[in-house]
Amino acid sequence: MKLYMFEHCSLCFRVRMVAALKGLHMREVVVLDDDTETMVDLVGRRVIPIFVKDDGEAMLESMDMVDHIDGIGEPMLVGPERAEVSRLADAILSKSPPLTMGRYPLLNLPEFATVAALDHYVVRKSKVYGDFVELRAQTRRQIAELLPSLEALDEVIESPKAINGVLSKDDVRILPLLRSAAVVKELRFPPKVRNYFETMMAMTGYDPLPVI
Ligand SMILES: N[C@@H](CCC(=O)N[C@@H](CS)C(=O)NCC(=O)O)C(=O)O
Repeated sequence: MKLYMFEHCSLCFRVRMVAALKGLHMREVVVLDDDTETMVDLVGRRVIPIFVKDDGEAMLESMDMVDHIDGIGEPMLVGPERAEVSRLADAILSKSPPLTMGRYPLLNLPEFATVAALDHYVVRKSKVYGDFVELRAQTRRQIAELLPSLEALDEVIESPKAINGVLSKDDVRILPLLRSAAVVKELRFPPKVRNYFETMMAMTGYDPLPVI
């Protein structure tokens, strides 16, 4: 199994966390942000994550990758799923990018290991989110807009080891989004969210992303 990924990519972390929690070895290949050629050679277009199965078949949907990995041996994601958690994941996802996109290029991540790759990212994301310095200058407002969703999440966490008490796809929806949001130094997670985030990250064995 091989995953073509960016370190900052939350969809990639869905796949990585499930392989890690299941104790399965998956080769991780970090693609430079400007290396569109590698993606096109693999699947005909620019997209991340790309998962390549042992038989060479490529998969393009992160939740399909999660299902595939969870289906190896005894399934692990057997807990209930809640529509409320899914809604909160959508809410967090809608408020986080202005906080995270302008910070990723400051974290020395491997997908930005060359200046060309770094600038490729900054140019393409600035077209969507605007100037990164101006974006980061709005941090206080952006945090105020995100916090209500994190406070609502705090209310629904049943266990620090599984959002619904038993590991489920809701954990796959939520943990990668918290990993991304946690790059924001000024952002304080509510207590149960913080405990859940730290406990789950320790379970995966991955360090959180750097903070700035
Ligand atoms: N439905 C796909 C979506 C994949 C996706 O949208 N990936 C984005 C975010 S990493 C992407 O490839 N963007 C192009 C880029 O980063 O250049 C999944 O869940 O895996």
